[in-house]
Amino acid sequence: MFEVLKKKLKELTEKILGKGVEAESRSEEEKKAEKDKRFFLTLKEGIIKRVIEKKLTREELEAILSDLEISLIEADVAYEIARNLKESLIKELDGKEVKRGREKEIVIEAIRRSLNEILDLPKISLEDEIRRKRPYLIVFFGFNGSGKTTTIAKVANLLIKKGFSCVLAAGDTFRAASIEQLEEHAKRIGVPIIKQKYGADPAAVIFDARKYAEAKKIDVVLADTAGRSYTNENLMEELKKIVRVNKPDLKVLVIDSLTGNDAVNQAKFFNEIGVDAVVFTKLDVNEKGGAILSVSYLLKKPILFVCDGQNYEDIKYFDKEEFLNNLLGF
Ligand SMILES: Nc1nc2c(ncn2[C@@H]2O[C@H](COP(=O)(O)OP(=O)(O)O)[C@@H](O)[C@H]2O)c(=O)[nH]1
Ligand SMILES: [Mg+2]
Repeated sequence: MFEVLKKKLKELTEKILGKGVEAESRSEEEKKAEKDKRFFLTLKEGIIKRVIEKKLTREELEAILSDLEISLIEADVAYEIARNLKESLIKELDGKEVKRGREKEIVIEAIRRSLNEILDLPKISLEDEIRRKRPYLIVFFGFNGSGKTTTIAKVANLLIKKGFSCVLAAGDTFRAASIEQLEEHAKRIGVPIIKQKYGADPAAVIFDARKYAEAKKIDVVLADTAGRSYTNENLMEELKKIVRVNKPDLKVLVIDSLTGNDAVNQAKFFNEIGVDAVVFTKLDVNEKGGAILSVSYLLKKPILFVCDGQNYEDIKYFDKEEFLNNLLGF
């Protein structure tokens, strides 16, 4: 009985061991085969990868991004900004591994992402601001002919429609017919205007307008100023005085979107006084409005409004997506 059991056990052990040896040797072979397979697969993957993937080179990027640079400049983006953008994209993408045939797509994605970042600006709600502090004083400044007076009329008209009361301050006491121009708007919109004679101190005119608003419980004072240019040293001083005396709640820089290269200089120049928000005008003339990109890149200030025409209704909130689509043409 015991012997039978022992024999069975031996048979069993041999069987197992035998199998075990067999299994062992097969697995060795298998292991080798597996290894070879893996090696060839890796090789194949490597080749496939090399065929379908590639590294973006600086030359290639230069070519694609030079096209971008040119189209940005054509859209009135300042040269300096277009070049900076190109350089930083080259730095970001140089040596990046991409699927063949997708090079352009990858670069375009990067362009869109970086433009989106530039336009990721702080937001401002004029209505909330006004509700927080009344009378709320807004001073508009900018270069000659940028559209300050027209924009003031548009903003006043918009605010009246939203139920706020407004008074205009004829702070441009310098340019011929500027007071009459603002008066005409005030009459048409149906808002009061505070003015003095030409040559008067604009800081005093704006001060009077604020006193008037306080007395009459008017919500908003919209102050016009004379257009500046680099040579107007005294006008610049005058603007500083306006700010010092009246401490505006909002200093708005008005920029003609056709400005091109000079937008950068204007933004730097006026930023000496401190810009709180920007308005871009004349987008109806050049809907690409590259100045928006240049100035936003430099100042990182909220865009209060964009204007696109000569009528009071031609004022709207900035739409980043729409702007980028227009600028890039895709
Ligand atoms: N097409 C167009 N013209 C505008 C716009 N804004 C202002 N203007 C015109 O630009 C010129 C100068 O505007 P104005 O308000 O007097 O500029 P200011 O010197 O800065 O006060 C005027 O003829 C305006 O009618 C705009 O958004 N589109
Ligand atoms: Mg004016």
